[in-house]
Amino acid sequence: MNKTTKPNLLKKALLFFAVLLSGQTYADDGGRLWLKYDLIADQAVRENYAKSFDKIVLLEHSERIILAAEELQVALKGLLGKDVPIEDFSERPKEKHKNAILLMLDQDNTKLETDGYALFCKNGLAMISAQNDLGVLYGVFGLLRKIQTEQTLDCDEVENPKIRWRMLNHWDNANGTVERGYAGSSIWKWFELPERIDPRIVQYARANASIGINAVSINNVNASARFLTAEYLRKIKGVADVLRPYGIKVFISVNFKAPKTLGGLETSDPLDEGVKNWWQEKTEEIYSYIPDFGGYLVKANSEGEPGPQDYGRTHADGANMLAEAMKGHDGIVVWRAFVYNADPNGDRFEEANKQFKPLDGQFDDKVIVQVKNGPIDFMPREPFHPMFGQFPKTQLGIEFQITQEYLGHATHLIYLAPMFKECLDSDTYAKGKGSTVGRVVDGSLYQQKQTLMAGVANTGSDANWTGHPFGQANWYAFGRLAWDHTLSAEQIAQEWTGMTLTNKKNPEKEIVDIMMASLPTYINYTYPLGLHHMMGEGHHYGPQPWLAKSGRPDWTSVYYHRAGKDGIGFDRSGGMSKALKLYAPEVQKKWGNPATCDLNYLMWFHHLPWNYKLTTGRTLWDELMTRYYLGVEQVKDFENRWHNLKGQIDNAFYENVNSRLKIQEREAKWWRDACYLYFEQFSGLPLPKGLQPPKRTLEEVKALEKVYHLR
Ligand code: GCW
Repeated sequence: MNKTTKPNLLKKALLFFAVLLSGQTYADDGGRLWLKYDLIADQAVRENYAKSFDKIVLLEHSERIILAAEELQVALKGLLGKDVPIEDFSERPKEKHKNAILLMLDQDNTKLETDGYALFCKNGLAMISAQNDLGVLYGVFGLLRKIQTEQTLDCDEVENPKIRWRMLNHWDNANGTVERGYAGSSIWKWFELPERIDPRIVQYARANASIGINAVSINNVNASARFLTAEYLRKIKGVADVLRPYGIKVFISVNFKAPKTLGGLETSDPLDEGVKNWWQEKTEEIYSYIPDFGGYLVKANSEGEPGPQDYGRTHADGANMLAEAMKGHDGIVVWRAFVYNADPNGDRFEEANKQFKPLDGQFDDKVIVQVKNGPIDFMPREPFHPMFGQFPKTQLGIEFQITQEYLGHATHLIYLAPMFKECLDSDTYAKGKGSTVGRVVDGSLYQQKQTLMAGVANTGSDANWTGHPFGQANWYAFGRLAWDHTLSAEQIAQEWTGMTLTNKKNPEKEIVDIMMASLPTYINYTYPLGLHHMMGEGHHYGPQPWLAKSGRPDWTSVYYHRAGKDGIGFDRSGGMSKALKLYAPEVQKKWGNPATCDLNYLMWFHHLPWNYKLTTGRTLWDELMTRYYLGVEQVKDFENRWHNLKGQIDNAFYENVNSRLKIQEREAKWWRDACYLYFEQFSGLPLPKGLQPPKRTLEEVKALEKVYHLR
């Protein structure tokens, strides 16, 4: 049977990558992410797959299904070293096949939902079926994942995404910089668009589709109105056209003041007729460029950004006005709940609940309110945001941060899936036991229609996309959890390691173990026992627990740790704020008592004397210091274990991580010494037995941070 397509540009590009990079003589720059498709080293495993796959059979013919078949073909060529032809049987669907991979649509399988897929594989036959062609593409990546991780092909499963919008939020600026980006400049290359589309955007789209990401907001939430000009809309259209075949919709972050600044109107008041018209016309204009435009993402009245409150209106007024402009289209409005403007003397922890609670039930069906995982701001460990479970009449989405703003940027090895999971698995008790954040977000708790999981992207122009090579695992894990938040962090780590580094048992296990231990290790040497927000001012790198003066009190460190001679911690159980009351009674009961409060959240809710006896048997001071010192030892342990992996994984990857671990060790000591020397002034206590005080002074450690502010 004839090949279905002329080799198009994309296929050529794919083949080029596969051929160029499957030759192991090139150092791997990491650019292929987890879609390496290198020859499977184990010959027996390879041959076993190879004999099952003689052809790829299309039982349905669409551009996207051809794209899926071509991805499969290139992958099999790389993984198995075998040319597997694509054959089109869409006109003869009844014919029987052997040793084939069948791609088809199936409207009769009642288990299948939109974008989901069914995968059946047995005795040399693999069948991928779905309700729509995007499901088929996802199914292809699902099958490839099994082959890439060298699993036995014996399966009969249905995979449906649990969440409708699986979105990356890029904080990319029009000038090419990326807010909180640590992997180079913006991948969009705005100045080159739309005439030149960087081929890496195709690679980016493939990577996203392979993990089920179906939406991308392309610019910073601190948004420039420039993105709404015709000039930029043409550029965005260029990106949207490349992402579309991979099932990815584009969103734009908008500046609420755009009617005034861009449209020349007198006001941007959301209830003003002129303003409403302006947004309606702008929305129509966007749809004329991008017919499947996803919608708007809005940061309003937060950290100086304009918003409806500037005109005495509410968040609901603002969001609903934009939703109205979307009527007649499929687009939605994602409105962020990261607001804390109102009361600098209150507790920032409570701000979003305070401002949004009166609006529960007022938002349009097309609005999703996007809530950060925790109440403050992407700290390494936060209790779940108290909005989850408290807004039965509002569609809530969750926002995680994949880029490591508060987690050592691109120099510290930290696998974030356990953090995402900790939040998703937290029980809000909103409708009794089992009312997890995951169930609020996937819509099952309140029968919410529009559901969303967003992640602030960690991608940039670096060859390996994410700066730290393990940053790739965080992008991967985010996508997998947005698809199915019940997957375990460990399983995802195994998949990623198998696809990216090695399927050999021992090294794979060692890498997964390091990944799984990485977040608690970071927390040990930075923010043990629920300490939070003590990082360097502005740049958010390294420790600055002494920060006492800033633009606002809730941008300092002392606001959060409240250390004094009497003890340490923010008593939110009533003493310093009543924030704990925002949670369900069951949660309040557990966290409200320092004896039963999870130690990981202790300093989030309690202010306790230095010599307070913990359940570990140690005093608070001893426990804090034990953890700071342990964190450093754990990093050293990672380094030693990493050394054992030399020769067992790609050498460029090995060396890259190896150097970064050295930085991590140096900086873990920086955190440890800073926190010991600073807090010791208040506690007046010695280090627990066996721990050596640092040789440097507090002033010397402070100087390390000061450098960041030199002009
Ligand atoms: O974490 C803070 C960051 C800001 C960011 C803000 C937000 C985009 O420091 O850089 O602004 O959160 O999420 O809006």
